[in-house]
Amino acid sequence: MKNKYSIFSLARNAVTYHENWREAWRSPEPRKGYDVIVIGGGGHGLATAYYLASEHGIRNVAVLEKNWIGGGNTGRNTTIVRSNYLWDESAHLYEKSLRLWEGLSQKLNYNVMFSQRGVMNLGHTLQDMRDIERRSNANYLNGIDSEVLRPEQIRQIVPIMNTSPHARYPVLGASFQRRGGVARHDAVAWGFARAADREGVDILQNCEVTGILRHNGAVTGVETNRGRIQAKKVGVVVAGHSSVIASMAGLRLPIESHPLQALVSEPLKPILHTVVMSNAVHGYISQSDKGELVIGAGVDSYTGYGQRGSFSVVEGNIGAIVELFPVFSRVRMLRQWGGIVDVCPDACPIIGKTPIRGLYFNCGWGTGGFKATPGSGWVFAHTIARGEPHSLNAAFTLERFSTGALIDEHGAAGVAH
Ligand code: FAD
Ligand code: PYC
Repeated sequence: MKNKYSIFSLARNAVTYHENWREAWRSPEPRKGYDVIVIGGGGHGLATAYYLASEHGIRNVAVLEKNWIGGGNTGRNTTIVRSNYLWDESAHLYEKSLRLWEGLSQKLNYNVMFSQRGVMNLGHTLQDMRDIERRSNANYLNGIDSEVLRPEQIRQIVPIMNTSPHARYPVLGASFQRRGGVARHDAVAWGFARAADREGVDILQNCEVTGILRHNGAVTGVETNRGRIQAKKVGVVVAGHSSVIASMAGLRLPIESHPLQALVSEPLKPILHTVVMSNAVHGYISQSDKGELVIGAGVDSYTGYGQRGSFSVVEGNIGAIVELFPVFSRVRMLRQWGGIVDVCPDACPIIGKTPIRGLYFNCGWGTGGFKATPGSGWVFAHTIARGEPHSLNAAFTLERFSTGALIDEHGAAGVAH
């Protein structure tokens, strides 16, 4: 009967001048304490809370967000979803996520507009092509769909691309994952928030964590701008600010925080029907359902917390896009923004325990965590609920930076970082 509410509410709201709508999620006052506090109301934090409640029956949960939900990288990213990573550990994790994406709108009863229009990663040098073939074969062995395309096949899918052999960086081929695509980023936050709220999770916006409370080596709660809140367990999912929260707990993470920019154009009629990425020329592009070209590049090389980025990166980015797509040379840009991405030395995340009992971190997704949102929430909920990782995130420990068991995914990251 879930749809009954939507159909009748539309009619009711039409005659009541859109007043007294039922809120999609409540705005409760913080309780004195919770079984689990999740810090960070981005997609990952909200998904964690949702799966804690729906998969593990842990409903006495709060998500603490210092601003508004989805206002961090979840609402700033360019929404590319794919699972074509090189190593088994990451390929399995991202593939779990992709499978969750495939049923997410139904599961949440909320249209996240997941569109499997394919993701193409271009190769411009012989070494690029060797890497693409190696990764594509690895994907095949892991049961992940992947094709290696020749220039004439690329031309059939994206006829407007400049595939001339005389281009400065000629396109020699590409990997193509047809099940990859894009989704509506805000809807992902809102869908998880509404579903978590209906499971009993408290979503506390404008609630900034300012301290991590500990006793005898275990976490006991958090200090916030809305007072002290106790918790048996705390999960931290604050992309861009992981080191800041870690330092509140006396921890150091192997993370650097960099600005990552994106920009969108004025809307155009549908012209680009798949996602195109090129790591070599530092540019990627897709067209949103609204018609805007969504464009991005690699990270700004300096570290910092300003959500802007520098102009030189935009200039180089647009140069690369225009070289690949001369047809876009006179398109006007509408807006530009930046987010802060937390980058680990091996371009893979940290998902698990810390030396402080009951304190868990999920961070370091760098430029590529949006695609992981459902999978990350799913494994993090498991880890927090059981006190030990799921097999899918067992390799993504903090300890790997002292044992040396790194999982280098720089090649598959698609965006230089
Ligand atoms: P966020 O959405 O950033 O959520 C973290 C939340 O924590 C924020 O809302 C923040 O306000 C909150 N917070 C921080 N400190 C505190 C505190 N002290 N107390 C309470 N709350 C706090 N990934 C892809 O897979 N595909 C892409 O195409 C892609 N493109 C990108 C493009 C750009 C420009 C950027 C910036 C990133 C891109 N990413 C992409 C990466 C992706 O956006 C992130 O990895 C992912 O969204 C992280 O989600 P999250 O929920 O962990 O973080
Ligand atoms: O991880 O696919 C990705 C990505 C694309 C743009 C930014 N990140």
